[in-house]
Amino acid sequence: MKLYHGWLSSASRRVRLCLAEKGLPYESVPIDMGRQEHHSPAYLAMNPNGQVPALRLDDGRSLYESSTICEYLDDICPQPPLRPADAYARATMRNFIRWTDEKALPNLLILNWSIALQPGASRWSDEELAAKLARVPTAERREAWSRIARHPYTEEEKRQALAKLLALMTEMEQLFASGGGPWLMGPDYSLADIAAVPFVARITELAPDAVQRHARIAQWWKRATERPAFQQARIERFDVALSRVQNQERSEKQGVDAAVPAAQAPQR
Ligand SMILES: N[C@@H](CCC(=O)N[C@@H](CS)C(=O)NCC(=O)O)C(=O)O
Repeated sequence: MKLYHGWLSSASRRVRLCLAEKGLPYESVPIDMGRQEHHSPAYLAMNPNGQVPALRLDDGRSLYESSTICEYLDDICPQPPLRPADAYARATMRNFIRWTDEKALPNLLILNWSIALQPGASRWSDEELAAKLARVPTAERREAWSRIARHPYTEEEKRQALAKLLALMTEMEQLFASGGGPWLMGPDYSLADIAAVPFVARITELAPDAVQRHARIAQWWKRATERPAFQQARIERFDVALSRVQNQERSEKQGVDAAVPAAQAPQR
């Protein structure tokens, strides 16, 4: 299997966590979003939404949507199981994951893109921006790219995004109350925990006090980070991952530019 992913992407981090929990080997293909690798025709053939991650199976077929990919991995590799056996608990788990997709991710995107993508996007000329937007397949993400390139999110918008992201704590508390913990669906670690880890990782960086105010979540976080899969999935601090990725992209670009005669060097 090949995983097309981003080191800083929450959705990608979920799939890396799931693969690590299962002990499944895979080839890692990091995507450079600043260079729109995820909007290329070849990538869109794997994920028509033009988002990371995408999983290419050994037979050439591919899958997208992190929660769908994780369920698929749990189907093809049932041990250790990452979904509750009980049908009602499974449905509850799916609703929680859907909540994170619909309510948490769009708000984290505002905060993360403002840091990781805005500096590069704001330097694009109007012509470059128009050409780039034309390749973005969804109206929602065209709007997001256009915002960071030309109308950066305001401090007030970022404050509101963080407040909405922190509502995750309430959702998690409700699951602890109904399932009894220590994991979100009760006694066993599940795809619900995997879905939450990347968001809580970011919350511990953006608003560390928020986690400390929720003793159960703080304990859950400690346990989640102690799992071997957490290290294997490489859930680094956002700033650490960002500078590592940027250094790598810079040296790759220098390598490309050095290998190509100046007149043909790509204009980036
Ligand atoms: N619901 C999707 C969300 C995927 C998603 O939004 N990925 C982000 C990174 S976390 C992305 O590709 N951003 C780049 C873009 O939209 O251009 C999933 O869970 O796979």
